Amino acid sequence: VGERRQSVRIIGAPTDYGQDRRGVDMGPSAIRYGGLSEGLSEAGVDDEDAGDLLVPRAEERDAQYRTPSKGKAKFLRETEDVCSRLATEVRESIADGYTPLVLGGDHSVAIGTVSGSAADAEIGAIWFDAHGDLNTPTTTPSGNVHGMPLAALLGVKEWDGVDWANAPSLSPENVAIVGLRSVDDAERELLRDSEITAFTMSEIDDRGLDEVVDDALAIANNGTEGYHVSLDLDWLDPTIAPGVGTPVRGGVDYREAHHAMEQVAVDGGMRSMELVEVNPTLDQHNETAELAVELAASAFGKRIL
Ligand code: HAR
Ligand code: MN
Ligand code: MN
Ligand code: MN
Repeated sequence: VGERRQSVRIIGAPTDYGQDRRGVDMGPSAIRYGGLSEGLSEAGVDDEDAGDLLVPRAEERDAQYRTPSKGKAKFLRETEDVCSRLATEVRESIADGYTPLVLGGDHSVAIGTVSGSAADAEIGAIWFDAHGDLNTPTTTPSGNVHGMPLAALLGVKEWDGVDWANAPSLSPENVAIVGLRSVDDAERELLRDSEITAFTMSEIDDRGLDEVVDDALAIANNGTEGYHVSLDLDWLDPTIAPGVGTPVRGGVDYREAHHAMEQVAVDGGMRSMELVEVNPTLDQHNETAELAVELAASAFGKRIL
């Protein structure tokens, strides 16, 4: 094995429509400056950079979409526009033989990444995140679409005619959330009623991350043709990843995170990956972006020996 080198196509999705703290649109630049290309070559994969999608600034958009309103998804049309273009890029990358690596942007970009990755195959997903991301336009306490991508991808019918409401991209029995520690009340009900498997930090404390990630891989692989890895940097403890908009204490540590990504690499079934929620304006010396690079390198197979 290992004769054919894996090729990765980097796609930047510099949006901050999905949350309130500006600056996450600079994530793709920060991750590139953090040494992404070098990191991937250390992992033994070839990389090609497709550049960034063109994303109009929030201020250029109609004020009606900007107004925070409880129970409404903010910037829904803008998010739909970015995600449908992103889905096309991701789908084409896979058809061209690449593994797409999407750089966010806030987590709303996952709606595009996963739609594209699931366009021509049944896939699972592993969601490394502090949050459930299962709110709907009805249950959201914030209006922020970055708290809703899983609901969108599972075909929850509260999306007011947007594209992704038509066809669900994921089956809940093939979705695992790893590292959960911040859930809204209504979201908790949705999680309990769904067939998604959520591994909380408390379960990780109990069983160890290694065993939990093995379970998550089994869930994502079961009856699918591979899976998407969505890495929200707020999965990590804020002491090692301060540059995120919604930090939550009690996340996974550096070694745990690397080991989890190494498990993904050993498994070999990853079809697409994204690195989201890196906000350079909140970071310290770009360390969160650099950590994102390191973790991507591990997920793509970087080894010490
Ligand atoms: N659950 C909260 C909401 O819906 C906060 C979501 C924060 N989400 C992310 N992505 N950072 O995981 O507003
Ligand atoms: Mn998230
Ligand atoms: Mn999160
Ligand atoms: Mn192990």
